[in-house]
Amino acid sequence: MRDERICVLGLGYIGLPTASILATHGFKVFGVDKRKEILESLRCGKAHIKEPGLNTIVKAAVQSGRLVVNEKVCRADVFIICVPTPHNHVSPAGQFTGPLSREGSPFNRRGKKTADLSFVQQAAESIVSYLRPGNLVIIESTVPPKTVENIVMPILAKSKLRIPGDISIAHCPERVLPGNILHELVSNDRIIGGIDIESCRRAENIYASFTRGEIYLTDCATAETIKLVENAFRDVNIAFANEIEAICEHIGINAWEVIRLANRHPRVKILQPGPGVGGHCIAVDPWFLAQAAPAQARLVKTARTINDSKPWRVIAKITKSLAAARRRRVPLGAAGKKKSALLCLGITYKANVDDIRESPGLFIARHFLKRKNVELMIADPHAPKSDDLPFVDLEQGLKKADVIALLVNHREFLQVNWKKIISEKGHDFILDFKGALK
Ligand code: SAJ
Repeated sequence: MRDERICVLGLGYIGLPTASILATHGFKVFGVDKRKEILESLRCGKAHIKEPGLNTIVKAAVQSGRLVVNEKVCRADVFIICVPTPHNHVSPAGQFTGPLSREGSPFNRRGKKTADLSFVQQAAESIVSYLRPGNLVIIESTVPPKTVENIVMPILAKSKLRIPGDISIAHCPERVLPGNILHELVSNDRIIGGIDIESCRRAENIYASFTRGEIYLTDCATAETIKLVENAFRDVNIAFANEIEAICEHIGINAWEVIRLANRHPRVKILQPGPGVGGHCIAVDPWFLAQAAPAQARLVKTARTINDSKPWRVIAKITKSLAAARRRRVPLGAAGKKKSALLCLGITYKANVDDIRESPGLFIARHFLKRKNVELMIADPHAPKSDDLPFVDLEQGLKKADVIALLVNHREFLQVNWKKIISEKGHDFILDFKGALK
């Protein structure tokens, strides 16, 4: 058992694995979340998130009595803030539900995307009255540069304690990949940015208890920027892949073949095109860099624009195929059947996860839900089921569909005998936006 008591605020994709791993490494951990329903299931040792290995570690942490979850913050030696930082898109209509633009992005002209720091602010406010000299506060949430200095420190200063001095503060951005969180939590290198060297060292001690990767110490603004740069790097590279796909389509060749063979060059490593970029990280974080340096972040904004507009290209292609399918059916004597049946395969933001945040697949499916001449069907063994979406069984959907759009390469979809289906129904029947069907 270790001496330090740790309070983790936010038991989501990052907070829950972090709290559980700290508890199984001997800390007394208090997990805090406002959502009563998830606390109930956690108390029974059951994770509310699907992630390989997570249930086992949550169960072990709860059953050992070292992870206790509650709605309220309590006194602790260390506070770790793991709450979400979504973007705050102010559209002309005042709402944002997915990629907006058809041709390029109107974000810069008509709207803007900035970080919604309200959860971070609320979390910081909630610990003020519990702070005592010697406490360490760690921010894991992804935030725009200088958030710790300009937003978090002034809130914590309300405690009337000296900062730095009485309280240590560090930013330790999470870097784990959904689908592989528990492995990466332990094996990835970690960046720790402190407001002073004491803060760095104290945070390092906490993470060194379970991290096998290297730990690098720096200042807060640098750590905040590093996290955003990592995700912008990936976004820019996916935008490049998506642009290659558009170029190849224009030329009339297969983009995935071009990329696969180009990647045989020792210094070329192109990522994969897809229906767009989703998730709560890569589709969001680059905007925080653009927010920090709007005139300088030109490539970052262009990449976001390319990736955000990709679902519209997908929608245009599906629409064309549906129209062709309808035309094909008329001479066959099925003119009475007005609707064409579209099967969307996958609505999560990527393969083999249950997360639908910022998902391009969901955005595309919802678009066709509104079309009167389309009968939409969705097959997704991983997505959370909801009554407003027409989920079908995979087999049933495959039989009924006039057009299939492969939007996410879940392992279950790759096991389908596509060769047989294509030989029966023809190549035009399936639109593969993931390059998964060789
Ligand atoms: N995607 C493509 N083509 C690719 C790779 C991904 O279209 O070649 C799409 C995916 O389908 C998905 C999106 O991009 O819609 C993002 O997926 P991802 O697997 O690249 O990344 P995330 O969002 O699941 O996790 C990222 C990771 N960041 C980096 O790899 C730099 C992870 O390490 C971060 O911890 C996480 O963001 C985060 O929380 O910031």
